[in-house]
Amino acid sequence: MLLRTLRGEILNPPPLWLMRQAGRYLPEYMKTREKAGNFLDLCYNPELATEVTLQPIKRYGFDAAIIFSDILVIPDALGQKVEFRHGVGPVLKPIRSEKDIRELNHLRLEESLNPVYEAIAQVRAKLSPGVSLIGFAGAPWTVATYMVEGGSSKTFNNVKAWATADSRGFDELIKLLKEAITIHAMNQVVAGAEVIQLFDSWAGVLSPSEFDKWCIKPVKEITARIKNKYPDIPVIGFPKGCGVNYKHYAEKTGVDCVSIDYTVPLDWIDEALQPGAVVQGNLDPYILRQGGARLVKEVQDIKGALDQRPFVFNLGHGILPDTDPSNVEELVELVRIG
Ligand code: 1CP
Repeated sequence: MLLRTLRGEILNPPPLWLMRQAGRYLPEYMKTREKAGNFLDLCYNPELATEVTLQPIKRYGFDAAIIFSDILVIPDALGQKVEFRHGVGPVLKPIRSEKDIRELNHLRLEESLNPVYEAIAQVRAKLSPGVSLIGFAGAPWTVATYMVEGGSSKTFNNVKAWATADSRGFDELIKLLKEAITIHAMNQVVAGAEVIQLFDSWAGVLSPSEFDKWCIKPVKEITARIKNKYPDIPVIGFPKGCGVNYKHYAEKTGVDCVSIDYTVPLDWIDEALQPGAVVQGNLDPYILRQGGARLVKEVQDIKGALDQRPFVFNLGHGILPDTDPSNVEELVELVRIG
């Protein structure tokens, strides 16, 4: 289903999966998570990563599984220290100079990420043939924000300052990431991923010229390299929060599908984006958490506006951890039955 839509077919009902469909809102995830110890141990344990990837498929029958991993396995595999602290989130030893960049390398990249590929192979073997398996990576800009800020940020002061004051030096980091992300994406395809999604969660903090330089250009190069080797593998791009720049992104990057965040109006998606691109999105995860009449109306509105052209139903960002699993069940019924 998902693959047919990504190749341009119109399906009714549209294929459905949700960003962060495996995660803390599911009691069965919390159980497995406890067994694993810390979060990165879960990402690097092929048996447990397989288990949590399949949990939402078993419960809801989504049309696609997304491999359970994280965008921050890339800095970890490049040799930057990454930790996930309870109640804090990711904490990294910040990279602030070209000297810091030189301490990172690709030497252990594939070896470190091998558990992800093993999990992909195991998941593919267990999924029924109609359910697609999505591999993913963070896009260079978004991964760089965590590497330079040393974790999540509200201001992005350090990374923005570096990118503008010394764009040549910062570009060295982006180059390193482009290479690592391309290798990681292709290895996921070899292991059994049938689609690649590139998450650019912080694309929305870039001004238009920076957006072109740090979001569109690197994503275009990564997509071209994947497609050069694997022409049949669709690439989905998610440049969250980029507003009208979604149109440039869809036109210039070469991705097969753009994933739209929940701030973008449906009539604009319909008029400006859908004639030129397959789109995925864009239910507000807060509305999913809220449930009730508002959820019913929003799902109807999204389907009414977008399902006459190739369209993948998804959220406009990841499921919130305190979402009631029964709201997700209701969403599945609303999308599939109406
Ligand atoms: O406590 C826990 O169990 C950890 C919570 C968690 C989970 C379930 C994190 C920590 N990552 C994940 C899994 C994850 N991350 C997936 C799995 C597959 C699925 O979707 O089911 C995916 C695709 C991601 C991608 C990811 N990680 C993104 C891009 C998408 C997005 O949400 O914008 C980002 C930005 C991250 C970084 C990250 N991972 C985890 C945290 C707390 C953060 C920081 C988020 C922030 O800065 O707000």
